[in-house]
Amino acid sequence: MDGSHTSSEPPSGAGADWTIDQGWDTYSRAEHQVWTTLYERQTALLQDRACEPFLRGLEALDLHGDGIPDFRQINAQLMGLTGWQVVAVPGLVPDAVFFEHLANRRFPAGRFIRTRDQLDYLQEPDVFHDVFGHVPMLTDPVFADYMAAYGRGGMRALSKGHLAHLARLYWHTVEFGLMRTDAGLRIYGAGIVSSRAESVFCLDDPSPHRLDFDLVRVMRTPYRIDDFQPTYFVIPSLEELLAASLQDFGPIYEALESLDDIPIGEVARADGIIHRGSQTYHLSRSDPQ
Ligand code: HBI
Ligand code: FE
Repeated sequence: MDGSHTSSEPPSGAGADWTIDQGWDTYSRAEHQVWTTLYERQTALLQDRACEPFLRGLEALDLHGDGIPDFRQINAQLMGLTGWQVVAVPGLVPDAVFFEHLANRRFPAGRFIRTRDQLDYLQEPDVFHDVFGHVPMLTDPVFADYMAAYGRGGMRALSKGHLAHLARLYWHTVEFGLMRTDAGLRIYGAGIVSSRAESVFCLDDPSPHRLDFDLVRVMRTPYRIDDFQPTYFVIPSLEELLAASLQDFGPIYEALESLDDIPIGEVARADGIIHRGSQTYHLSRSDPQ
């Protein structure tokens, strides 16, 4: 999610930190119904695909299919579990604003919901992507610390001119990450769990590569914002993801200055390969990058 096209001033009605009231009472029946449709579809699909912390989080927050959740109710649970809260924002917010919220354990979530004819794809994060996709993982203490560390890292990356590298870390973990478990690969990325098609593609399709997560490798890897990922990175555990994020990124950014990007969809010599993808899906779309 590239915040660069957002203006730097909050729209009228929003606070200086870009937050707005969720206005839960003003959602229409049709809007609640869109949530219910998406919720039922995804929970059925994710039972043996999403990781345990995600599924436990859904339960703990009592996110249900009765309609768009009220952030006040979510926060009553979430604050007690990990000190996080959800705040409503009009849409994408500037990078610095986004990071400031995360560093302070506030997750900015869109209040609007996609329409019935956009069930499968939309460009800006809506309340289903943000709340169903992101918030369950924030009930996990280790992941909760990772997200706050990412927010602090974002503020540093901005000041050091390395936002692009750090944004790749977010993309390949928070949005599109997979995790190794005793039961096999499981999803924790919010961009996947909120997408019906990618929830299947990322685990079952022979096309994408599935590679061991490595911080520097991930920061060298561009991503697709408009289609399934050609490569997914697999973390061994949330603890190891958190540990990687708690290093000093200063020397890593310095090292990255002299390292080329690894073209999207390529496997590098040092990669730990869990599954070498055929890449048939992306090759057949024949849009060279
Ligand atoms: N704003 N609301 C919102 N949601 C995001 O995920 C988001 C954002 N602004 C900036 C941003 N993401 C990204 O540019 C950073 O993660 C790099
Ligand atoms: Fe997201």
